[in-house]
Amino acid sequence: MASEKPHMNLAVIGHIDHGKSTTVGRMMFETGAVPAHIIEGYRKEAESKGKATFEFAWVMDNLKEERERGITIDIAHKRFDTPKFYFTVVDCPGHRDFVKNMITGASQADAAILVVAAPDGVMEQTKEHVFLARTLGISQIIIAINKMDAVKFDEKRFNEVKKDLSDLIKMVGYKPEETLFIPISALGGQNIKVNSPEMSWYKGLPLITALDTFKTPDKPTDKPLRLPIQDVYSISGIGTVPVGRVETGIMKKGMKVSFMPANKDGEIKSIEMHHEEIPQAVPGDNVGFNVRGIGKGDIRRGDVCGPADSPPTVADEFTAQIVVLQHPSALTVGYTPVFHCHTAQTACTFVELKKKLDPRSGQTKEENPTFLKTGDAAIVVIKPTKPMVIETVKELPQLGRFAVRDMGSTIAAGMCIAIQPKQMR
Ligand SMILES: Nc1nc2c(ncn2[C@@H]2O[C@H](COP(=O)(O)OP(=O)(O)OP(=O)(O)O)[C@@H](O)[C@H]2O)c(=O)[nH]1
Ligand SMILES: [Mg+2]
Repeated sequence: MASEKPHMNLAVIGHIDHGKSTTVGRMMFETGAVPAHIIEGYRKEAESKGKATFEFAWVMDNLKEERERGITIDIAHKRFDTPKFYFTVVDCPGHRDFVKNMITGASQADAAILVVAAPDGVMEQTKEHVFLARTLGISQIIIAINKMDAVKFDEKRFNEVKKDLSDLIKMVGYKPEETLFIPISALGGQNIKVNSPEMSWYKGLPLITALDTFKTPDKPTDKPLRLPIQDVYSISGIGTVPVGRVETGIMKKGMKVSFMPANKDGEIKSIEMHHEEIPQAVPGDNVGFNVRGIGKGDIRRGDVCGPADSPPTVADEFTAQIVVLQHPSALTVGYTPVFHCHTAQTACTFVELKKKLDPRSGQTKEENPTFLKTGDAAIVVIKPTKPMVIETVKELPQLGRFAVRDMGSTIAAGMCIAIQPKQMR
């Protein structure tokens, strides 16, 4: 059923085990997207496998390994509706080994729910995810302080965690005074659909109602089409079906498209969203589409689809503004970590450190610094080790932000401000 409601991509982020998947499963249940008998089936199965209490998480965690280990590994998309929106929810993994999957999820989101367990409070990936959400361009966030049952629904503990979170989000540029903090129990269902008597001290909105306070994201339909490929399927009887989210522009049936940096051309034969054929896809739509003239091996995750007459930009080099989140020693010219940009993951070399900036004012602190340390902001020149698509933040912000990772942690995040393009044809 095609929906008239605006569409939102919602990422659910936060530290491992804080209850993200359970919160999503619970919201799907309370909005009727998952029927009670399915949850009951999961409850019995989880219990018999020694995984009691994971019934709601299993709505999202479908992989065998996820269920056995009781953690989320890959991102999963599910749909549910509120009175105002229909949401595609992207459940992210909290485990530190899978932050790269979280980045892919966050890069597709218009808004986020940050889940923080009340007993633990702010933890390592709480901080990392907040930083990444902000630098990947998620401007709207709601905070769910979960597992309130485990702290006896205590208002004092809620306020402590809320205070720590306010400080954290303020540091990266969210406004705590405009952010909703909601005490919930995803497992017990408190403050999810209606306010619960156990927390009568809480006078704010329950979680599902709070989601309708999000503002509809702008749809940059006047820009050229950009759709970063997330996966490519080969479906018998149909052909090659890339999937991904439209970031800018409009994809229409019959359109001639180019995939970069693969440098392959094709024609859009059909477009599907949530298993229904649609005539066109607009920004925010997560779609699968069939392309004439493209084989499964021709394109892969990280390629970007655009109009044949205005193809995505492949960078030979680019200039970026970055903030160093954490680096064990000093970051110097020659350093080659992995850049995560839209759905691409490409090793890139720092070829020049142009200037160090004051992170608050943006004023130059030092020309041509010899190294950068944790906390520094800088303008740098980056050279990808293989062709990659990136756009300037000014023209196409959705494709201009990136995270820099090395040895399992996020080193920096930033945005592209100028490109030396590579001639592709
Ligand atoms: N007491 C209590 N336990 C909860 C609540 N919500 C989740 N849990 C439990 O916390 C554990 C982890 O829940 P998940 O939903 O898998 O956590 P997650 O954040 O998705 O974990 P990752 O995806 O691996 O990062 C499970 O045992 C849940 O039953 C809650 O509201 N109260
Ligand atoms: Mg999970």
